[in-house]
Amino acid sequence: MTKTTTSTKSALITGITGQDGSYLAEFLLEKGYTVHGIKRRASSFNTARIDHIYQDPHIENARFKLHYGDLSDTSNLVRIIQEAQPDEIYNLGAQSHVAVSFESPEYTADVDAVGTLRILEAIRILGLEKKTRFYQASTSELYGLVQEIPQKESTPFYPRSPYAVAKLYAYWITVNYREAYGMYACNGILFNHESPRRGETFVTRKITRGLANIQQGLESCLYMGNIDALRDWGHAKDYVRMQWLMLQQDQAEDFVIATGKQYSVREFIGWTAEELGMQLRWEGQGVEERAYWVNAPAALGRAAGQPVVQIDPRYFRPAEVETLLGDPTKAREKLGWEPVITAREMCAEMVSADLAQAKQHALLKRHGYAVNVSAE
Ligand code: NDP
Ligand code: GDR
Repeated sequence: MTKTTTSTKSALITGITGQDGSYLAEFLLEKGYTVHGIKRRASSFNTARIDHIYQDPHIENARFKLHYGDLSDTSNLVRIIQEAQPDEIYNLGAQSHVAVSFESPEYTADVDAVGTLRILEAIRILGLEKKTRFYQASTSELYGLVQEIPQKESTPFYPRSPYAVAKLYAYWITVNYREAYGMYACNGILFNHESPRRGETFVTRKITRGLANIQQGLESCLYMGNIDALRDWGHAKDYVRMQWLMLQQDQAEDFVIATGKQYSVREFIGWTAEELGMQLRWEGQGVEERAYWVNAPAALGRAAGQPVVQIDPRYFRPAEVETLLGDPTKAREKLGWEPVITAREMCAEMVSADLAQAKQHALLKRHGYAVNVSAE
């Protein structure tokens, strides 16, 4: 049963500068919350996704407050939580890239696993166990080498990356603090969700941005890893609604959030090309597989026989998660949640945003400005 929120509530979001953090902040502000967010100190601005909701702290009754902080810094987290006294904490901050976690496994463990513990402990140290509800951004990556299709709340975990192993710790420490200390703490086991705000190096955005750039003559080829991987892709806007719903129940419980539909990376490439009016012809197999742009305009001056998509084994992962498909029945039955936006509609929205940006960059380039379009 969903309770209605009041405008006096406050929330703290870690990872507010990320994809989900930005949508969740918008959502909570609309509901009347005071929203606190933790942003990391960086040498250049990293707030592009939340600049449109920024409020000058000098304004009386500002409801959007940013704090410098880091999930690796215990005393900082304690101080921010003490200051904010939040009714709800959404722990979305993480080193969230699976491939990068193989490069930086220790950092990933510190932030994604121990970082979660640091927040839970801060709640306890400050005596906020009864006041502050806690949401943990768990992940379908926990299922890794899948033991059951589709995956639901009771499916056994088998993580396949340092990221997933760190998130496994975070999952269980959240359950443990709920059971040990009676805290309202829960896990949303979210399957992949995307949007025009998705980080540029995740596969969907890499594809929509890469092909849009190619169509505008800014790049020549999109280099991909395992395009046979299967994912259950939803839209981030639908998923942040569910994150909030999970904290409005009488009892804390864990939920799988997914669409129940699965597509391959190759299909996503095909949708993107269709949206851009690019006809692709695929040839070859395995690492030799390539796609050619059949109706490329001559004006782009592409070299004859230049593939538009090519496989680069550099993007293969040391251990891959080949297939993920979620069963969101519990979320539908208990919370009345259903995703609204389909994967195909989401792809169209992402292409439209990336094409608009590519056109701007192409214009700048024609006028002699340097533009950086790389996405490693
Ligand atoms: P993003 O990568 O877009 O955002 C991650 C956020 O975490 C950013 O705000 C980032 O800050 C912040 N962050 C990174 N390291 C630290 C740190 N050391 N201390 C504090 N903050 C840090 O992720 P998403 O928005 O896509 O995902 C949100 C959460 O949900 C993550 O925990 C992710 O693992 C999880 N998840 C995501 C899914 C998805 O498909 N999107 C599916 C399942 C789970 P900065 O901007 O400075 O880099
Ligand atoms: P994932 O998302 O690893 O599922 O983690 P990502 O989009 O990175 O990869 C999805 C699948 O596509 C394959 N792939 C490629 N991936 C990337 N990034 N780049 C490529 O060039 C490429 N080619 C093929 C991958 O191998 C993989 O199989 C995301 C993150 O948001 C996590 O934080 C979150 O927990 C999970 O989703 C659910």
